[in-house]
Amino acid sequence: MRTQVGIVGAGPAGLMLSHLLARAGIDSVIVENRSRAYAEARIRAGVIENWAADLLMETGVGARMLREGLVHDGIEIGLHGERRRIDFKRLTGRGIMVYGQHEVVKDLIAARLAAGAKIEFEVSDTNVLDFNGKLPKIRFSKDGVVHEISCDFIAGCDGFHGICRRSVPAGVLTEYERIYPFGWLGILSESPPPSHELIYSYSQRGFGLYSMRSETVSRLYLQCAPDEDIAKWPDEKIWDELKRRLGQDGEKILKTGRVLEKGVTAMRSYVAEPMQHGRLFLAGDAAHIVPPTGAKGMNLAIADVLFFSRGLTEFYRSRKTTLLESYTKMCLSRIWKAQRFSWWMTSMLHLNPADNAFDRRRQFAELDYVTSSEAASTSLAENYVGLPID
Ligand code: RFL
Ligand code: PHB
Repeated sequence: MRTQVGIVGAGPAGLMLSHLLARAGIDSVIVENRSRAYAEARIRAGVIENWAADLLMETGVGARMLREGLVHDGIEIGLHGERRRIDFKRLTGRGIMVYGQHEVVKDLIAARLAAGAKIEFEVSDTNVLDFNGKLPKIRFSKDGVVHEISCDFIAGCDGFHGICRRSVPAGVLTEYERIYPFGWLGILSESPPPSHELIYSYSQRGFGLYSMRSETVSRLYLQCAPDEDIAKWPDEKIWDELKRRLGQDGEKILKTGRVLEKGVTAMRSYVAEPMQHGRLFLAGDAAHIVPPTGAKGMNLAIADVLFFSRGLTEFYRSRKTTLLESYTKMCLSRIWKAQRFSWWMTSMLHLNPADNAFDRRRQFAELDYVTSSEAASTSLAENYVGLPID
């Protein structure tokens, strides 16, 4: 098989890249080790930054998002039960789109397949080869047969646990990392959200996040240990804890419902630099991870592939490599700002077991400041809705 850009991974990064390239007349093939059904049902991110929602719209894959997504003009921050609103619209003129990542994935898969694109699902033993030369290859097995794609470039969009980053020779990448001493226990439930906007709640019992997928489906998270045993959390215990972390009126405003899914996610901040080696380019979670508190992961993945698609477009139009050479620099400037914001939101809102009473008072003062100062809340708002992209 021969294509211009071989893409490993059909998450938001790989699918959006293939979509953007097709619009520029560039051919790509995606290989994905999961099934289509699995990729379309994987519950993850829920918040799309303003510019990213615009990009989905402008490139023709945003119609369902526009119909079914929820536009939010702010969030609420809970401080020991008292809730204070940060009005994004007033502070920045912009809002956010609440629409599940798996819905974005569904829309992109449908659009790619309708346009005749090739996505190889359920592959195994993926390998990336010869990316130091001019004809890189992706080798994989499907139904017991070994296949090879030769291409001009490889896009490593295979997430944090993928093979692309690990295929870069030792010594090339510098890794920056922070592991947090807590994780999130998340549920998806058939119940209305407690408020029409997201609530990020700081409480003495630990952090709670009250998000949603629609007016009737909630996505709720509790701070827990990074290796929390989900078996120790029957549904009643989760609901009880979610209510308590919401504060006095938690009992009243948090409606319970059938739990559709539950899981535990550990939290880390991670960046690998550079994001390119020869003709292998890393994008999205393959190159960096943020803790979910800032809702930045999927947005960064989309930003990376937008920059990469511009570099490839320039290359195929003029054979110039100026933008491809500046790929890492372009991406990292945005990534490190998102890293800072995600780390800051995480540190401000979670109870760190290593903290003492001084730290708790300091955290409370910071939340009080952020929710009462125009300057501080504008800074939070501008980062949350997404820094401008050029
Ligand atoms: P993905 O989505 O992990 O996709 C990688 C794809 O590659 C496939 N793959 C392979 N394919 C072939 N061969 C191999 N060897 C392969 N190895 C892996 C995988 O099956 C998969 O299909 O990475 P991508 O595209 O970079 O997208 C990144 C986002 O998924 C991620 O950053 C976000 O989900 C993070 N995140 C959030 N991001 C936001 O922007 N807003 C949010 O509100 C938000 N909330 C979250 C989140 C992540 C969470 N979890 C579960 C980690 C909330 C949570 C709880
Ligand atoms: C979600 O709806 O899944 C979600 C929302 C905001 C976050 C993280 C996750 O910060």
